[in-house]
Amino acid sequence: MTLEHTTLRKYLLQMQKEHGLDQDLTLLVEDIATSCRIISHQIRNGPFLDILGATETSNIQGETQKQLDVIANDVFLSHCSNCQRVAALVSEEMDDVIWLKETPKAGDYLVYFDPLDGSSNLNVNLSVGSIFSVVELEQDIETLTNEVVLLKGTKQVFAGYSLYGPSTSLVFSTGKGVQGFTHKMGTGEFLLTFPDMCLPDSTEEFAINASRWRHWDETIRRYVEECIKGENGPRQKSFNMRWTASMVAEIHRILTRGGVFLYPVDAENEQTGGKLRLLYEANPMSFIVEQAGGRASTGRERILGVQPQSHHQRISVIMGCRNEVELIESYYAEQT
Ligand code: P6P
Repeated sequence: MTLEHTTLRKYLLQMQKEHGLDQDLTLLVEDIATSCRIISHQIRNGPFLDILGATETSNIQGETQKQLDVIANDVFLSHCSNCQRVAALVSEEMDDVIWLKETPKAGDYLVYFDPLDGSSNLNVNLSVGSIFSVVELEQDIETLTNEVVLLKGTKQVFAGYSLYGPSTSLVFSTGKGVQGFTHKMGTGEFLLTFPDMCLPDSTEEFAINASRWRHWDETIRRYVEECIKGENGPRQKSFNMRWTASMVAEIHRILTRGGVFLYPVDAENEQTGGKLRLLYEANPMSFIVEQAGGRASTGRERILGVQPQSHHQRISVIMGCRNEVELIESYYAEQT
């Protein structure tokens, strides 16, 4: 039996009617969804289009760009520029802020995105994703400086991701919970298949790159050791571990069945403040995790409350089930 599902358009119109979702934001979300459809198609046909390889260029992160990193970035650039209220774009793949307006006004949007997260998974046919975030300007802008886009994650009016896995998921929040849509092959529609996604308070699953053990601080080592000790250890329960090298895939799994994701600052990345980027990875994912009832922290403070200092700033990330994140925060509090 085929279940009836709400379309993305119907859901957004309902949010406009019942919660005053802005009409321009509705159009921007649909343009973002279109970008995700196009990227999904490119990925699934990648082997036939000879676009799974690397380019000769590197991004500001110092990472060699995959051809699809560049293609996905261009897709977001062209589609997010359709909305007349988008004043600027910030992308992991572009050094500078892209200004679309000479004199941005209060109410205009800033769009931050990681067009293709986890792209090292592409040529081994594992999951990758896109991450996006929208903030609304609170005042007119006189001078176009990078400082304009350094807004806290609490200012987000929309955040989401698209997961290019066995199916293509579009998961987002406008501040009224987390909604999960699935791209229906054939019609191309995004249909609401996972309404009101919620995180349990506790879990028996954690996600961390365990090969970084030698770089971790004592708090992270303590937490992971206690999980690994299982039933006979202080946690008195058995834990499982997952690591997929794609934050989008990790967070989607955590939203679906619980868990905690850790990419903490460590002895090797402490000069840059961590590995993951604040504006277009940590903030949008933190917004979603909190909207689903979870917690997102650097270990010492709420990620959404961090004042960005630069638009490619990196940060320590610990997010997921509330009880686990709070336990790790309590260990950091003991450490200081
Ligand atoms: P590692 C992908 O490059 C990413 O930014 C996240 O999506 C992912 O969680 C992490 O880095 C993977 O890092 O240490 O496994 O290469």
